[in-house]
Amino acid sequence: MKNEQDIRWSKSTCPYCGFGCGLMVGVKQGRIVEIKGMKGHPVNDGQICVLAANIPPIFNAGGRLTRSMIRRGNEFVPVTWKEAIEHTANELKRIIKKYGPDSVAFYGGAANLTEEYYLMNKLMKGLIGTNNIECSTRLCMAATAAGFISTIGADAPPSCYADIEEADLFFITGNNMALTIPVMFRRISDAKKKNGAKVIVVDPRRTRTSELADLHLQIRPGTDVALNNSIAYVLLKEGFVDEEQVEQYASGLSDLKRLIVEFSPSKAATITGLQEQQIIEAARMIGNARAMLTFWFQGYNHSTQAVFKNNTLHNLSLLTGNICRPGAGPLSITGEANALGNRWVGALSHLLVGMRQINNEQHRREVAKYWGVPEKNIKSTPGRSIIEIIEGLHSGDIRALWITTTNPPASLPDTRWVEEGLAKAELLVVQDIFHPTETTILADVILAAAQWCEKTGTFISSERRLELVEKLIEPPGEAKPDYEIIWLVARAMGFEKEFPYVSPEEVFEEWKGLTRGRLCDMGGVTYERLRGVVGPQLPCPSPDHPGTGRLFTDMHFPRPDGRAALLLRDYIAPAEKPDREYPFILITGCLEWHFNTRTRTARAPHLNQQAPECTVDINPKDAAMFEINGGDLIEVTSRRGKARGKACLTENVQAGTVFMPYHFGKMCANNGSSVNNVTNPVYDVHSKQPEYKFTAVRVEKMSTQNSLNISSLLLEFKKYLQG
Ligand SMILES: Nc1nc2c(c(=O)[nH]1)N[C@H]1C(S)=C(S)[C@@H](COP(=O)(O)OP(=O)(O)OC[C@H]3O[C@@H](n4cnc5c(=O)[nH]c(N)nc54)[C@H](O)[C@@H]3O)O[C@H]1N2
Ligand SMILES: Nc1nc2c(c(=O)[nH]1)N[C@H]1C(S)=C(S)[C@@H](COP(=O)(O)OP(=O)(O)OC[C@H]3O[C@@H](n4cnc5c(=O)[nH]c(N)nc54)[C@H](O)[C@@H]3O)O[C@H]1N2
Ligand code: SF4
Ligand SMILES: [Mo]
Repeated sequence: MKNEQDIRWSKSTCPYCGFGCGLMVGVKQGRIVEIKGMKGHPVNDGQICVLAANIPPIFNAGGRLTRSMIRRGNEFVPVTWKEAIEHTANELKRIIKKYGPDSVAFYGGAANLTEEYYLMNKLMKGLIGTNNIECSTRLCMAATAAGFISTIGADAPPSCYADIEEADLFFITGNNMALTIPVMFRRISDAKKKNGAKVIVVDPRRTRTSELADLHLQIRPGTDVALNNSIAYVLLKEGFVDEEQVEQYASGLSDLKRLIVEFSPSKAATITGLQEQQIIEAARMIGNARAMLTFWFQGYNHSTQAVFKNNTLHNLSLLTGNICRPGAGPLSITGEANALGNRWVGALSHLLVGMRQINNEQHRREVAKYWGVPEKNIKSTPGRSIIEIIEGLHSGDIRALWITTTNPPASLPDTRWVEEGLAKAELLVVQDIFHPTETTILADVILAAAQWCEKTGTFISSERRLELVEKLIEPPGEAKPDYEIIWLVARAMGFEKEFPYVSPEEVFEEWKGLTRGRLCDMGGVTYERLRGVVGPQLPCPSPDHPGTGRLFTDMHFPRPDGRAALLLRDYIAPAEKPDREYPFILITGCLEWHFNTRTRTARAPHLNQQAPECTVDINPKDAAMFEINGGDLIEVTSRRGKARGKACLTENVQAGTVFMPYHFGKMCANNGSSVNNVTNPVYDVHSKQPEYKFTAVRVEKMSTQNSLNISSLLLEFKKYLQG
């Protein structure tokens, strides 16, 4: 029994999705015992979802890394921090000396603290002299960022959550927020109930989110650009667009009108599989709305047309004046906790600290000056994207890779290719909180990291809200915060002067200086101001500034002519075509019960019981054709490999498509699904995001013989996981 009186409650921010719910964390005798939503927090007002509620057991589960280790032959040998840091630094120096700075790369997770990415940027881009630094946001939000930059001139989400209660139409596309951002979905459901707002959902599947829809457009996977263009066609044709007014704040209207004639509803109906009337109805709902909010997510970004989907969606907001006013605009929602922090601090290989770009000379000069490094240190060409880093490992151009807070053999497409690449590295350093993971087992050096609540730093959520997450308990054993590990390695490489820090607060103060006068201005914020209370939305330039709810309310956008851009984008089909050998389209995505590669949620008993193993959703008609019954173990094969899961017969997927969650990698104790064995490493050329949502596959019932072999093999991992 928990004795409430002994529990000390502290404010924090959720470590899972980028919605950024305010949490109250209950600590008793140095342990996290309970998590509640923070009442009065403007994001969630006391609400939380099942993921956050089930955090406490994760802190006491097996498999936690408490010491760093170095691989000797086939064994991992525990070492002191001194040995681990010196070995890592010496190996990095050796490799840089022999092969040059571009032979090393860093890859981190979007849940890393902003301070951690700041340090890594300084080390890699400023001192080592390579732009090969990447973030899992490449798999998640790179297309949203590129979409905003091309449409409004900056990766600056203009809307905020307070718009939810002001809108009368929600256009929810390519996302299943009922499961993935449940607290936001509740706010939307409540707003619908209270204000009679209408909901359009675009998703090839029937989902818990589409149940809320007044209009569900169950399109063919990958065809959103055709749909969006056709909606624009109807809006223009039926007089819903005030052209004179649009010209004031957006360029490109006449060009758009020219292309859009190609996208009549009858033509779009053929591409999308919808009925003409449904497209017209959607357009009329948008045209008649007083205030429309749009939400899009991985059904958009996990596509070879990722940025084009973003652009054509933003066209609809611009054409109807649904932008930068209460209740209206594109409301960017984000996967991971430090949704914007990592992008704004420059965690991708083409970005530079403080919403700057590598290929901008002025930006490089500003940052080099601030860091006190020669201008030539910061290279003028973008580094490699994560897929290109893996290519580099295969070709031998990349020799060392340092990974923190992400699990690439489970999350990148084409697992075997990824594992083979990682295995070729001369030095693979992996910093995680657990071992084994799909990544740590391949490492040369494993560094034991402290996790959320065991270290202090900042997150920036989807609505630009800056929050402090504080250390509330001690990390186990010798585990250290990622920022400390980074500055120790940097010092051991000879950069003592540049990395003199003793606290993350000093790092924050330094990074803050590079945000001055920019859209991410944090000039008015200190750790002291953030401690224990709700953080402000950025920009927040001065101590008395309350923060900024909506951006660009004067309809002036940071583009050369001050106007946003209506962009002509043609429809291109997904990269892989189903054929006789691979007749199904595989869609991959999230379940309610697990987060990403499941290293944490598999350790929360309640969550794991709900979804202990991988499933394959298949339409009953297709199942009958292949003599598959519910609960059968089935194998899903693509041109790259095989994955497996238990058949779940459901009308939620259309005939010809199957759905699998991506949470279950090799380490899944039940059937080791590894859906990314089959996915395609092809990516959108504008954002370099992989096409996770469209793979041509075939499905077969597995023989019992096979399934037994797999279970016994994975018992090994299970032993490991139980610690
Ligand atoms: N429970 C839970 N919540 C999470 C996560 C988690 O792992 N578990 N992960 C977090 C992270 S990092 C992220 S990025 C988000 C992801 O959150 P979401 O994007 O909401 O989730 P997904 O399941 O990836 O995909 C969303 C929907 O896109 C649809 N879709 C597929 N192809 C298309 C298409 O061509 N067009 C359209 N319009 N739709 C399509 C799919 O059917 C699916 O329902 O969730 C975050 N929240
Ligand atoms: N097929 C398919 N694949 C996908 C997707 C899909 O929809 N389909 N979605 C993609 C998306 S949107 C995303 S965001 C990615 C996510 O992919 P990943 O980033 O690989 O997934 P996570 O499970 O979040 O990885 C976090 C890792 O960091 C560790 N960790 C947690 N906290 C800390 C910490 O404080 N410090 C350190 N050092 N380590 C920590 C965890 O144990 C875990 O190993 O997956 C992508 N992959
Ligand atoms: S909705 Fe997102 S931020 Fe809120 S509690 Fe759930 S996972 Fe955390
Ligand atoms: Mo994500």
